[in-house]
Amino acid sequence: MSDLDKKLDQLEVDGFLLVKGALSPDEVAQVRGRVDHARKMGWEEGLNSVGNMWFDSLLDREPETFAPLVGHPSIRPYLEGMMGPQCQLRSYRAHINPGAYLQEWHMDFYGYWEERRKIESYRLATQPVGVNTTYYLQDNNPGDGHLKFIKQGHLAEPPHLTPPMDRPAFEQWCQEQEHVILYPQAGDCVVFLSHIPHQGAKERDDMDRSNVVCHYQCTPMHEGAWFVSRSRGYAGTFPFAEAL
Ligand SMILES: O=C(O)CCC(=O)C(=O)O
Repeated sequence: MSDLDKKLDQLEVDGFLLVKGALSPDEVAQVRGRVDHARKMGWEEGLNSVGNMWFDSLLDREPETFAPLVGHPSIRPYLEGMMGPQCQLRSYRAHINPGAYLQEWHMDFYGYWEERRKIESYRLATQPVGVNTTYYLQDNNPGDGHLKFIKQGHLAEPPHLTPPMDRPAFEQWCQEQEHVILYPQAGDCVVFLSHIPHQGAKERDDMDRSNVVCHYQCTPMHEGAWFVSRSRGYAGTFPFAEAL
């Protein structure tokens, strides 16, 4: 079995994979500098109550800095190994944690289990899946900061998600589960299935902490699939899906 196959197996079994040194020190310095610049420019979409400031526009504003992180050569084998040409960038978000930060336990793809149930009703529907690649821009050492996952939290549906979600009960349940704690260093990338519950945190409020997240989804009808007509794209083309 090749090293890559072992890593892909690990990603499937654990729900995440820590890729050490995915970005070079120069790339980290460049990306971190431009994320800090975005904050100085006031380009953030907001700062939430748990201390997470987010930026959704950086890929469009500064593609020369931010586009290389999409399908970055150090991450590409994992994305390609999981999804091949069906790998589609869904969204792109940078974060800065300016002060105290204890993220809420959450899943990026909350609807994974609901969609999984739905496909049973339809003959051609396939299970949607999401993958995060989160690039860390500082050393998160013990005592500084970390990223926690629920151990194998991608394999079974968590309780309390049925809409309307009971957030305090979900949070409490997450806290009571067995966890795996990662301490990603500057340049490391954590590749994980977007439906595994996770929580980032600072252990030291004055730590500089930022990251860039590329969200991918698996889209069977990719742009390279041979079809007689050109695709109309994405927005407004799902007649039976309710927009959130
Ligand atoms: O380390 C963090 O702050 C959490 C990152 C996160 O929520 C994500 O990558 O989706």
